[in-house]
Amino acid sequence: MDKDQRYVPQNIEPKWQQFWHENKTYYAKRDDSKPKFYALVMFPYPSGDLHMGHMRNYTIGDLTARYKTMRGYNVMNPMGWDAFGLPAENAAIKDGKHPAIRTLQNIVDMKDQFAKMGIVYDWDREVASCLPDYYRWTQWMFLQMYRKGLAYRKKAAANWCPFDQTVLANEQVVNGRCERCGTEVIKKDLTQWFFRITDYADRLIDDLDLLPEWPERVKTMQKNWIGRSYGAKVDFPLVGHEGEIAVYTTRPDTIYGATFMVLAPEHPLVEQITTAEQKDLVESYVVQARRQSEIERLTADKDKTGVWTGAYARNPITGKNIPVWIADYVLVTYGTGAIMAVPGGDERDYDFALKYDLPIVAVVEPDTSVEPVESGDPSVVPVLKAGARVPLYTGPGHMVNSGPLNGMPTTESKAAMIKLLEERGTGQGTVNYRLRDWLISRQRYWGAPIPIIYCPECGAQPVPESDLPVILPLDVEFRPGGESPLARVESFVDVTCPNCGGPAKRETDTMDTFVDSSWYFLRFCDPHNDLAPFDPEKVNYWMGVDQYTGGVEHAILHLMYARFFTKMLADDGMVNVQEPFNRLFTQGMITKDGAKMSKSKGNVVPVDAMVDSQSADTGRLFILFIGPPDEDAEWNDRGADGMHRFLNRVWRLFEGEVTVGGSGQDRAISDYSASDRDLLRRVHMTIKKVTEDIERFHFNTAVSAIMEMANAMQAYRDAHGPKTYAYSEAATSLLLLLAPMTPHITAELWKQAGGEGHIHTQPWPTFNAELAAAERVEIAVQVNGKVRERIILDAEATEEEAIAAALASEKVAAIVAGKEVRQARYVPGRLVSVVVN
Ligand code: ANZ
Ligand code: ZN
Repeated sequence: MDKDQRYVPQNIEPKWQQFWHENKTYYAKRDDSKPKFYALVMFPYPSGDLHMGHMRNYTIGDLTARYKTMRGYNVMNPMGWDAFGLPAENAAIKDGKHPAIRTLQNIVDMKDQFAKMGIVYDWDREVASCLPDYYRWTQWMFLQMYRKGLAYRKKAAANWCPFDQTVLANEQVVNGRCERCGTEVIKKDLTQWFFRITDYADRLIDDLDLLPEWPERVKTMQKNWIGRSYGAKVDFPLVGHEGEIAVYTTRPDTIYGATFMVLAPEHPLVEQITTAEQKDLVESYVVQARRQSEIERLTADKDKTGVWTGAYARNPITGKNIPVWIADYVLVTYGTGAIMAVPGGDERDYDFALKYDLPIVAVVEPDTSVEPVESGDPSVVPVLKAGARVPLYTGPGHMVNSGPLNGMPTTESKAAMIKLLEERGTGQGTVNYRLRDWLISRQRYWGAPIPIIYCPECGAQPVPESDLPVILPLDVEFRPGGESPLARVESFVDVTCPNCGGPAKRETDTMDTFVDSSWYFLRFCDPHNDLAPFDPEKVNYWMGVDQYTGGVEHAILHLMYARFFTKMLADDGMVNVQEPFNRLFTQGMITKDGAKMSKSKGNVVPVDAMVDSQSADTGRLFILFIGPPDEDAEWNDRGADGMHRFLNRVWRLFEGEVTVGGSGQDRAISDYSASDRDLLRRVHMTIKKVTEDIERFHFNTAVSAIMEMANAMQAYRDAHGPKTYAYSEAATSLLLLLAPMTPHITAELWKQAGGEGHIHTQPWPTFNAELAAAERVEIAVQVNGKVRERIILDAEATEEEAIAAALASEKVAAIVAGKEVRQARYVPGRLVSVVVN
């Protein structure tokens, strides 16, 4: 076959893209003769523009799919669109272009850009969450939640973004601001739909243990988010009022040190117990506290503020009356919204007591007596802050000033106090979670309508399954107004009650888009099913996802919600896995000029620019080479130039009579010359390293190893030319190793060099330990000038290794025993000489 003289990617890349497209090379079918492999990259929001920063996870995903195919797996590698959501709607408000039109256009553009980068998917499985054949089943999922009592409605103070005019989940509030637009979030009381994810809190924590191939960091983030803690609920009777204040504490054992109580400013008891004298102060404090965000209120070093209500409660263990305060560091949404304050053992309580001159009692002492220091870590040493007579100590030790607990180690005191409280009927041991139920209502247009109908006679009624989908009307004025734009569409709102047939109204809120993305990986297994969201048999063949790749920004929300859905469906026997994603990889960001690549900052390298100026393969290889893929990395054009030069060198390695595809398996090692063996040793070492590196996702070191191998090939070629068996084997391996990384150039060279079939359907090269083994040589060992032994060593052994091996041999060890080794030398490849006295 004639070979092209020069590497001209613009001639070869479109051709191979066409080939993969027409041959459906990566379209998956069930095949029981092979193990299955489900490769998945988080499906994107169709924003329209793809740049090289985005390409990191798609390149990794594409490499994974191509590599696993070569490894003999039956691979499914689907793609779709997380297509509902605010950006399209906000853009529509600005320029009037309908979100549906914008979204579908963006999808077309992005598919085009994937193709241009040689990123291949099984497009027969494509889904878009904004289309009725998908959101019909999202609505079906809602009905399952409803049927199981996991979807419910309640009035709640919601996070409200005044700019986006919508409710946000806690997870979407970052530092008190809207995650999307950065506007400060306020609280607003609304009736909203929730999913009872808290019912699954324990399983969501405990089943993290089923995920050894998830990054520890992500598992820790999920654990902290769910925030399970063990403690007690304790009742403090009110003095002069009916009832009691319930507190949640993780340290009931410190109750002897509880010298005051603090309620959240929003706590329902505040109004009831505040005395007339304190009323004005309390009311104005409540108003200012409500204005602050949760994050601001929790900031540890924030100056503590609060007001006394004028009321007292009785410490149920000491019997003493203690004052009840309100303060913004206590949150109404956590525990019971009230605490027993133990200033000797809790830093916030300590600072508060110092500021308002409340009594402090030490209840825990370290086991070995240590002097308090002025500042330091109170969990290690007692700290005596300015103005205090009693130190703060939060560490382990034994109980003091605590009646029957005195002297007891803190490892036992918690259980002992819970027992005492339970015996007296004034408290009980309990588990508490930070996790709240998932607020899914959005007062916005571009989402899946919640399938509920409100009937004045029958109340809230689920839309019958047979009436799904509840179609999102297209002819809508989407200007926001605090209620869903759907509320203004009469033809949508007015319906008949599915129960009594009377006039009724539809729910007009839409679902949080995280609902859409909580089950898409299941739909990919059976994307065209119009009788059910999926056939469990198909799902059970492909699930769980063997490799899930995406951004660490989804470490909490998306992954937790998807795990929750999977468990809910597993409970119904719809899926047979408890966890959706067996192995997770979260890639780092690509920055340029020190900032995350983004269109608004003007620091992007667009896909088109990359492909047109150099090549898709160059861009892919540089993205893989740029650094450890789990870390952030800075793009630089010179690095990309270097990769482009490398691909040119690879091209030139195939000049002249180079053939590929023959395997050297029928040849004996003795058929090769010494320099052949040097080359093949390097090749097989590289096969081993690249295989291991790809399995571990260390792509950058895999690329370096391939580059070194190419250098060795060049040196061999300069000396011996390309027409030997050894060179042909090296050339074959080089293309196969590069095939998942730079698919176009390798497919082309494979064909030009007479390779059989298509490179991406060839088996992955196998490592030959015999060829990889270093040359072995026989070495004489002299002791005091006399040859005593012969040992076999690696030809590349160092002096240290050679001497150690010589001294360890049985004969030499016997001679040397009890004597002092005065000198030892190694003459490489020949001799170890030892001098003893
Ligand atoms: C007494 C005590 C003594 C506490 C002590 C701690 C140390 P985690 O571990 O995060 O669950 N707390 C309870 N409800 C609160 C609320 N709504 N707002 C602010 N703080 C609240 O934290 C539980 C601890 O946080 C509880 O245990 C309580 O203070 C405080 F030496 O009670 B502790
Ligand atoms: Zn009715």
